Amino acid sequence: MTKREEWATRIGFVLSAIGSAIGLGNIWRFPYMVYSNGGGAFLVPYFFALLTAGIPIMILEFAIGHKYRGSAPLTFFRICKKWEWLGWWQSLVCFVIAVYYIVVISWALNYTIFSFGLKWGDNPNDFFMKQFLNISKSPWEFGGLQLNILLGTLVLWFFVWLVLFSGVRKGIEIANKLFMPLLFVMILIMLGRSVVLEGASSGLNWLFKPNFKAITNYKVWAAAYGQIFFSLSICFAIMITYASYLPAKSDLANNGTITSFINCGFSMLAGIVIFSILGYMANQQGVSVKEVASSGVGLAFITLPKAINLLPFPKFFGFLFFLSLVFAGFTSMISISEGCCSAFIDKFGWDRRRVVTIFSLIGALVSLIFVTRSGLYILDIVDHFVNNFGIIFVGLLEVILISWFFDLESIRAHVNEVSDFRIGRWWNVCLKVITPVVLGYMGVANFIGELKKYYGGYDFKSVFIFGWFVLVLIIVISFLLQHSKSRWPKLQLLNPQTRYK
Ligand code: ALA
Repeated sequence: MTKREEWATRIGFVLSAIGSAIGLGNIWRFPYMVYSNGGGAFLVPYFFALLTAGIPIMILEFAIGHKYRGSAPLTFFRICKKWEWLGWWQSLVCFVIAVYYIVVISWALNYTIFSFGLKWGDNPNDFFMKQFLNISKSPWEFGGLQLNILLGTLVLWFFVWLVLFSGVRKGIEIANKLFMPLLFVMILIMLGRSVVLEGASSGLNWLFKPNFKAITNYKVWAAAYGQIFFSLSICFAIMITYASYLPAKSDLANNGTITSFINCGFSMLAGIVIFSILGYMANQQGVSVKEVASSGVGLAFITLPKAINLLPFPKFFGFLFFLSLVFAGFTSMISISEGCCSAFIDKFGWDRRRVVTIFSLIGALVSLIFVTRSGLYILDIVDHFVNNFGIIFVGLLEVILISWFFDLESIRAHVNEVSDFRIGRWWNVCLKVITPVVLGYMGVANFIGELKKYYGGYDFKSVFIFGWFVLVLIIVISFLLQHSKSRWPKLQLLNPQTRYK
């Protein structure tokens, strides 16, 4: 029996978990989520979600991954044989996210190169939409592949393959040890430069000033929970998988809390950088912050280049910003892919290299749909449905099943046995009561709202196929996989003497 791979060092594991958490979600998604959900008002549900759901679930997933030592399907199978599908649902969500996530990293890679000559010119909106994406009129007008984006996507798939092929220690751990410190240095340089810009404070005011009207809107709450789950990489297989490679004597509570706080701290830093620049831009143009920014995906690729044009040393700043997007995205992309690959490695006993190669080839093929001229529309719909329904509902099921139909106390005992600090009963309350009630209410309200009005003004066919149908497919395939023949590895009991080197 081959031994399950393990992280070499504690810092290697923590950096990999943080590397997974910090991603496009923090730099690209967080600012436009704040922006389109009432500015500072969004931060109230965001921190509520972090404290009552994010951190408790992070510790829960570290604990079950560590205790049952498996990918998501294997972990749930070991908890209760009938729950294997829950793990597959999560691993398949990883696949769906991976195929569009990599395309956004490819945009960032292209923009890193464009920044040498500020190629986006005086009209970054036209450049992004017309020249770069060459966007068609509707989701169904695919109209061929965009060469630059295609090249970037293929190069990135190659590197993802290379890292995963090299394994946990030699691939994932080394990549994170390399990229994460660089990313922190880059964000600190950007922070130092942006907060002293003239007008920065008006942008920051806008970011942090709560608009209490928005807080009563369930959509803002759903967006905040969706953002926390996506950003912390919880409820979609990743943290369970990463924790399954921990040696016996590993702290869980502390690592889980550190990872969550560093991730959200990073989002705040990225928010401060971006809104300071927007404040500066508003100041230069004599308009309000609300008027300078475009919401949605355009914030990073349209508004920011516009603002970068106005900065002193724009090329350097542009290069730093887009390269940091690439680094942050790449380390997350590795974890998203591992969340899917590890499931197949465990279930069918296939060799890692074989699984990773097939995964990368199929993934590259499917991601081509997002490289077409209508890629942005499809990406927008898939991202919305996978986050607001795929992840939220599987998260809801995960907390309800484990905390009501399984022995949650035994998991808390496991955490307390190995961790630096003990977690109290508040943890049970968060998982058993607060999170299911809030998520349940929100999930249902969101579901009904979605049925009443098609997302983003798209037509029925687009929302149905790229949204609902993808979700149904994930769930159906999960059950099929649960019922297919397995070759699960035996549970290797953890030797309490094993520590990091
Ligand atoms: N946690 C990753 C991100 O925020 C997926 O981008």
